[in-house]
Amino acid sequence: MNVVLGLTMAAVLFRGGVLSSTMTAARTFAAPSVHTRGMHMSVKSSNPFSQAGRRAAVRSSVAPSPVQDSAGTIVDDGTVTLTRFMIEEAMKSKTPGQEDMVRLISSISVACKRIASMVQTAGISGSTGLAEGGGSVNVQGEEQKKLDVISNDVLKSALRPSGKLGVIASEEEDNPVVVDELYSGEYVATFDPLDGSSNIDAAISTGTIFGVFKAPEECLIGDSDNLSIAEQQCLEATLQPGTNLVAAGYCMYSSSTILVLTTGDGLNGFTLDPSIGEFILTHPNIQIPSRGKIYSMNEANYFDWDPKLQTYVDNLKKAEGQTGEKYSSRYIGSMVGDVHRTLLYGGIFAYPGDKKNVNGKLRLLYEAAPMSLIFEQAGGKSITGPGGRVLDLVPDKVHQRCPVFIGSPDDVDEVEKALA
Ligand code: FDP
Repeated sequence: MNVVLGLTMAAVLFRGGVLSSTMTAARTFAAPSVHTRGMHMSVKSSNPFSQAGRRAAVRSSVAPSPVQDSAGTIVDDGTVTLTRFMIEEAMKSKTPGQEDMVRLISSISVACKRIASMVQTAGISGSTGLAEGGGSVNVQGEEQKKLDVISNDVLKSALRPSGKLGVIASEEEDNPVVVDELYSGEYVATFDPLDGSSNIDAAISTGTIFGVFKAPEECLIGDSDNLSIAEQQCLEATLQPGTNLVAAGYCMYSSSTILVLTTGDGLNGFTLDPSIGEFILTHPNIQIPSRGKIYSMNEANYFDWDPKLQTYVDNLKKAEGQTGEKYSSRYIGSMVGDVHRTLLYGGIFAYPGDKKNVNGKLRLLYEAAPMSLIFEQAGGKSITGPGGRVLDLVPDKVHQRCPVFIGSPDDVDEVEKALA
């Protein structure tokens, strides 16, 4: 289930007294340091997860550094919440409009918390299963789950209180549509509210994916079915290449709820602490291993693939690829879960084009492009095929699909060479 939202963020965030006192605190207290434990990289293991997984885990471990005053009282426990992180980043940033970005990400994180809660209790609350008891189909011919529809509504309502939200495009609509008073101004956001929802009834991980673009220029759209050319142009603000993304991220609903975010200056991961209802920085400055030992693709499509891709995968299985090592296969069939594992452990995730679907399955604007920015920010790569960087692809329609090969730089280079 996918949605595109257009919104304007007013630059008012830093005017409140509470925030200015937080800013003072951020200046006064030392930033929490990142602690890493020793690694034993010389230990060889046949377990594909061992070294790469450990490497990612070491990079990810964060222990807060409490700050005490002269009397020994803890004045800052060192925990970095998402809000604190965003405010501190906005203060450091020289890019105008970062205050608005704080507000936008904050709204998205609230939606993620709500969706996480609903996903966790879906089996109890009766929200599993198909929307409208079945037969509810989106514009792409996919049957909607109840939680697809609910997640879409949650995102809308989380963003609406600002009074800025007004344009929505979803899988049920061919194009973005006006659903409310619309001020499509500074930012345009694209969403897949519940990616991987075909897994939801089996309690398998799902996620929300989002990307944020700058709108080309301020525009106001009325609440009418007959849009003027200027209004249509506002809606088309979503049709930008991934190189224009100013932020991207995903929330993963799994054994824990994790929000991975980039605003164009590195990649950071936050884990929801359910006891306080806050996302806490747990994965600072994520870097993907340069090479992994896992490939992740739907091999049921093998016989429809390009023979070069078949040979590449055959080689990984036979330990005849560039590394000479045998790869493992892991495929959840839920992009956020598969991509999150790839980000931490390294390797490659792909949804290639095939004989039946030349552009594969994944949607450019709210799946491929945001994930590509995320991976590039972590030192990874993402291509559609030889010479085709996903982020360079200019969409010509909202629900456009594209082939994706995404992962560790050495693995993506290898598949690119194999397909050339
Ligand atoms: P879903 O249909 O369950 O929403 O693009 C959506 C997606 O899941 C991705 O999350 C996932 O990677 C892919 O489809 C799985 O497709 P296949 O079932 O064809 O492997």
